Amino acid sequence: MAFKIGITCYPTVGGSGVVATELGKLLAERGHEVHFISTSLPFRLNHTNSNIYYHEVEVNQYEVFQYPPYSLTLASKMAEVVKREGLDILHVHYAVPHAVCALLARDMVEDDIKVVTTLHGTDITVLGHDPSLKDIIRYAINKSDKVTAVSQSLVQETKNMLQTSRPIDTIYNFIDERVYSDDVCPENLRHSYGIAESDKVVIHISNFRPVKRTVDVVKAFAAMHSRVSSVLLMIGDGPEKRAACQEAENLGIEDRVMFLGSQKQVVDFLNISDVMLLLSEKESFGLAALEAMACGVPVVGTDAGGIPEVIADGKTGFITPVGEPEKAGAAGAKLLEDASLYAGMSQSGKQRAAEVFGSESIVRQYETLYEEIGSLR
Ligand code: GMT
Repeated sequence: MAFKIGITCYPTVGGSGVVATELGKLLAERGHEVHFISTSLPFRLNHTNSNIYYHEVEVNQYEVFQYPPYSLTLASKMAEVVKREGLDILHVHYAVPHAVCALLARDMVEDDIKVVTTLHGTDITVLGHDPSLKDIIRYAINKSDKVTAVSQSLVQETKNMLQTSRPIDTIYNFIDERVYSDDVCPENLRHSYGIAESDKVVIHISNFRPVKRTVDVVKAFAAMHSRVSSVLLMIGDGPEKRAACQEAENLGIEDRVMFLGSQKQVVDFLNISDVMLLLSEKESFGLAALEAMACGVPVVGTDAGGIPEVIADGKTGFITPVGEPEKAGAAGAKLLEDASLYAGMSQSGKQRAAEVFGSESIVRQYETLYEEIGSLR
């Protein structure tokens, strides 16, 4: 059964935008008609498919309003697209404001268009704590026709924090295995960054928000480097970058840490890396860890949120306590020192990425959900 699906996400760099866009692309390949409704073209929407449409939400600044009316403009655009294109489903990523906008659009068109909301974490773990937003997040969840979250941990956290009545299904994130694999090893990349043959490569990828604990990443790396000569690639940008640079200087390892900023082709960097560090204090899933595992890169992560659901502790990497970078460093060094342990984890990571988080099976889970609500129409 083919559906007409409107997808709304934050289109800029970030796991939720990546997952929403990749889902839309795969749904289009499977014959569904997909309409992206967002403020700019999602950055991963880089291929042509006659089943994919894009509707831009133009947010204007008016003198009378202190803030641009993003939510109202989005709801209005959603209603317009639902009516004109005859959509069956609005699938929104993030409860606020996107689910609230979809509910408003549904009211505006007076149709029984179905609303599917996917929770990615920040909407619950950060906004859910704000007393001024708690009720509206609960409302958005309870009024959606189906709600999914990207890990069991996020399902539990949402229920505990908001006492929602609507059941929430876990549908894990996935990766496009045509992109994330160790098949393509970029020639000369190590060399062009001046990385010696004898050095191991440790990688961290994030938006450097405080929850990512990037200073801990530098500390953990220092512990690893004291045992195994290595370099650290820090990919991404954000508020904690300065503190992380400072920590590298404080520890006297600034020549070993490369801050490369945001990069489009992260798979190239993963394919020259040996270990990933993901030491967040909050992380509903940790898409970067999955991308690393798919490329055969074991991950040392923390016991925060959904990270232990992605990394199988002792099999595809190690789970260490939040805020204890010396333990993470010791785990990373152990991996780099033991070639047979390393080879086993690298292989198991690829296998787990394919078996548990393969795109075919995850996209099928979303289709099943659409079919369940489609039959209610
Ligand atoms: O982590 C962020 O700051 C970005 C945020 C986003 O909107 O992309 O990430 C959230 O969604 C990702 C995709 O589902 C998850 O992999 C991240 O774990 C989640 N971030 C947090 O929970 C902090």
